[in-house]
Amino acid sequence: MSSILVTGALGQIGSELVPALRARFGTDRVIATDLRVLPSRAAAVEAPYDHLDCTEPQQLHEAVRRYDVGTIYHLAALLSASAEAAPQLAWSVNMAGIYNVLEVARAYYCQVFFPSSIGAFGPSTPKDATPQVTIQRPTTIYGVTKVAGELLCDYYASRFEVDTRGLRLPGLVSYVAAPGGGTTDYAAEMFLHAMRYGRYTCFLQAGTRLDMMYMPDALAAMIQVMDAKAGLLHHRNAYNVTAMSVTPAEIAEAIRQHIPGFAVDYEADPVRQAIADSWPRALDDSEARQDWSWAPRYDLEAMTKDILTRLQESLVAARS
Ligand code: NAD
Ligand code: AKB
Repeated sequence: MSSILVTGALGQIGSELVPALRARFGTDRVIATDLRVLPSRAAAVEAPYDHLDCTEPQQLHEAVRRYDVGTIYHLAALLSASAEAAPQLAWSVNMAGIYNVLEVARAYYCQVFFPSSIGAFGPSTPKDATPQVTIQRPTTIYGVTKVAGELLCDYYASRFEVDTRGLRLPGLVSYVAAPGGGTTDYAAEMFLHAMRYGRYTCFLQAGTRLDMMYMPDALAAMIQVMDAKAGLLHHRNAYNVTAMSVTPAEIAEAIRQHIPGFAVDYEADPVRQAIADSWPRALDDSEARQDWSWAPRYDLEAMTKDILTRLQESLVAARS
């Protein structure tokens, strides 16, 4: 049976997607790869692990041949804030990455997952109930690479019959690996800081409303859309998906239900605030719900309870 290759596997998503795929398909069938060297403590993404730079086509070809790869989850990318700080590098990693992955998929008949984002929308997109098919004129380099990636995946599907699938993911909230340079990172940071220090300084304004999702729902969505019968997919690249539309103040209030003294200051970072202000407030994900039965399990309350319980457990385990 062929293997599953994950690029950018040491990041926020990969650190949890790799164990989830291994639990389902077997450890040996899931090949974790990243530009970074595997840190010794990263047990979750232990072997099989390989160093792979997705901007180097030869490395991708060799990995796909060596491990007999049939499916690629292409996670490697620069996120919105990091991309804005280094637009040329972002273009090179995000665009060369998806192009090389699609080329190798064309040659070896691989299925491809591409994670697009709410960042694929811009200020002229309807901000509420953002439709599946709508205006996409992002004003960030991250957004430009996400729209181009969506279109390139569609092109490879129709022109070369590559089985490409994708999601427009909202900000993902998790506690396993730190988020990597995004505009929505504040949400994950808020939980960690609430538990460790009882206070947090947020880099977005209190009322900035954006779509969010707890990581277990995001992992389920990624695996589900890849499993779906091709005939059901009216929009391969990429489906709107969301679980909640929330502000920093609302997340802080949900945390206060468990940690009453939690204090939050707001010191908006102009770059990340401008990015957030250019994104939708709430996506309409009804087409994903209709086509492949997408349904999130966690709302804000359920997510908050689960994260704080698990952080508390790991704190107790670390102390004993
Ligand atoms: P992350 O920044 O945490 O991880 C990205 C990984 O890619 C890092 O481990 C990095 O070392 C690796 N990488 C960078 N350059 C590389 C290269 N040239 N070759 C191979 N690996 C390289 O990102 P993430 O949060 O895990 O996101 C994964 C994907 O999902 C990205 O495409 C991102 O745009 C998308 N996405 C993420 C979110 C989110 O909230 N986390 C939301 C929407 C979309
Ligand atoms: C970011 O903020 O850049 C990501 C995303 C929503 O794509 N978390």
